[in-house]
Amino acid sequence: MKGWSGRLMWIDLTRREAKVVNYPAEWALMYVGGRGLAARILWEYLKPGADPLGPDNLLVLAVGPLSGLPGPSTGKVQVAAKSPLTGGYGDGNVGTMLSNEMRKAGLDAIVFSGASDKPVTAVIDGSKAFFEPADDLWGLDTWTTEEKLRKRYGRFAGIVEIGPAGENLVRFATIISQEGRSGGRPGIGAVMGSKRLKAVVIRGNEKTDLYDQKDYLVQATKALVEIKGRPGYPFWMRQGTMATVDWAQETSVLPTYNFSEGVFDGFKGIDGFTMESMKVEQRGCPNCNMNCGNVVLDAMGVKSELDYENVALLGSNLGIDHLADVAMINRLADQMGMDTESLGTTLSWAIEASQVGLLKNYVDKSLEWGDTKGLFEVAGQIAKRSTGLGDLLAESSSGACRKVGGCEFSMDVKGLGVSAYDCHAAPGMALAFATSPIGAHHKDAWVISWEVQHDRFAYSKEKAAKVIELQRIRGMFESFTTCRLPWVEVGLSLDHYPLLLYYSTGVEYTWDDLYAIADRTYALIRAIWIREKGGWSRDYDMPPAKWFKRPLTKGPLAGAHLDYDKYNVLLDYYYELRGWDRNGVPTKKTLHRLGLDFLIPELDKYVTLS
Ligand code: PTT
Ligand code: SF4
Repeated sequence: MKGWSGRLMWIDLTRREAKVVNYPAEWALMYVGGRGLAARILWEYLKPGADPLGPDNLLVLAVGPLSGLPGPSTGKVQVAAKSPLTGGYGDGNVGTMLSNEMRKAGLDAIVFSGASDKPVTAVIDGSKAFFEPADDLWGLDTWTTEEKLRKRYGRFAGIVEIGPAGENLVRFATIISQEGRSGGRPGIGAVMGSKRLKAVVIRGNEKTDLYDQKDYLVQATKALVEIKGRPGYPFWMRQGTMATVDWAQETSVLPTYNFSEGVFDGFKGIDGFTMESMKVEQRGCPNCNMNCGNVVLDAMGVKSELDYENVALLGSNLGIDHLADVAMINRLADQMGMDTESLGTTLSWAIEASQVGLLKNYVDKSLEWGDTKGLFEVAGQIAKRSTGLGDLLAESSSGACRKVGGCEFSMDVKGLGVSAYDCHAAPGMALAFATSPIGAHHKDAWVISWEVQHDRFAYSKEKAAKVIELQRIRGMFESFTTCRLPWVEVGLSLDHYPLLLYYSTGVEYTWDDLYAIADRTYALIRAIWIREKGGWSRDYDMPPAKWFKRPLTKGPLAGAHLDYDKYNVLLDYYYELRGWDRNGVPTKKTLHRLGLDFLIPELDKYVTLS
């Protein structure tokens, strides 16, 4: 094989054993890598019904045939497992040197099974692995952990780690690298914590064997040059994803007060221009010429790396209008290793829940919008589960509301907190959240920018088709395991990708082939969900109730809300276009068309396949 190594490393943490094995070449061709490969591994080897925080869960780190090579923003690694937050398939994408080092170690994936009895760091050196005691690191924040490991293993080692949130099994703990890179929103950091795996360090020294090294480099250089020449590039370099704050305000989708409104009076205090005036540093993932990690000093004078999602969900959504304050909570999330987005949706739920008296057993007085100091303290309690309130909220809004009530204003889908786009007036984006393969993440279909320009209030078949088109393209970036922002944000032509894949692997994929691979991966992931949930119904594919029941009261779209019956029609269109039945289950015909017949006998146990 070229472009892929065809090898993965199995690490049994219970026995502290590692072995490198070949995986079927067909998997590389059928799923490309990253998410697709991880999903195939989980389908094959995850024990159905495994406790996500028990030793039977599998933690997969995977790359694709473009990851870690010179080229457009390739320094990413996919992290996947059964999610302790949703109980279904979960993954995330993290920018890290691990990407380059996994390629150099000749590994397309690393699969961790079992659980160590003591805190441990897995150190992979080429095809060998050994285990360093991590008692001295356990309890440390992610920044200190990585700094210590870098001193031991060098500046260029691939390193990812968890913080106290992962150790304390916070259900939205993530895996962190390079201080401000975070991956695995559905609690993949808690899976790592449950295995007492504090960190993974990789060094490799092989050169990845490509099908045509020379033409690969020519094509990669063309793509990098094109990125820099795009008209949007200079402004991107100034604001990165932070430019979205003003746009979200203009289009009434800026999440405000737990997604009750789409506009925020204090938006100027947290927007991209404010960030520019405070910027002290610009960082990025490895192999990227679009460095979007904008760093400011927070209210305590500590560096904090900002992105739109973080700022909207910890800013307007909590009623905080000073960027330095938002940056403080954001920085704590990075140090503790927890997802800023679910932290935001959980804190905003807690404010609302406390104000209607649901948290009387946990707080003396209700939590308040805009109370940075109070919310910062609660965030720390969540990471450490150090108080009754922190312990409750470490279950996320979806878990907490099952204990104390208030699920009607928990802003989640399938348990995962909604990313930062209010959908009272955006049915297509609501559909994208509701059908995302990991729960309400925008990563798979950011249809909102198209939707606000195209018949925004329509529940049309065209809109369902657009959601699927974007899920296909964006889904493939998860499997290439490269950053999608060169395409999304500065408009790098998608034509580069089949060429890069060809020069890397020798396989001539067209975008139509890649669409089919994305569909296959979606159907496979849905099969994992069905197996884990023991069945399926369309209720799982519904957006949060608030968008239907509580209209916007402010801004130009006051009065707007989603329509329940029309949403169901939109969902029917979506299922029909995907070749899934009325309950959202892929039909036998679809499974056959996608080369997934092997799923049928297992799925037959849980659902009636049509
Ligand atoms: C991603 C999600 C996002 S998406 C953001 S901001 W965004 C939040 N960032 C967090 C953070 O930071 N710290 C923290 N403790 N938690 C955070 N949670 C949130 O995680 C990120 C970039 C961004 S910034 C985006 S849009 C793009 N996302 C990509 C993606 O999903 N796939 C892909 N192939 N390429 C992508 N490129 C961009 O990557 P998750 P990162 Mg991420 C501080 O993790 O679980 O996928 O959720 O990876 O290296 O931090 O880069 O406005
Ligand atoms: Fe990382 Fe940003 Fe570059 Fe993407 S554009 S690879 S998120 S620095």
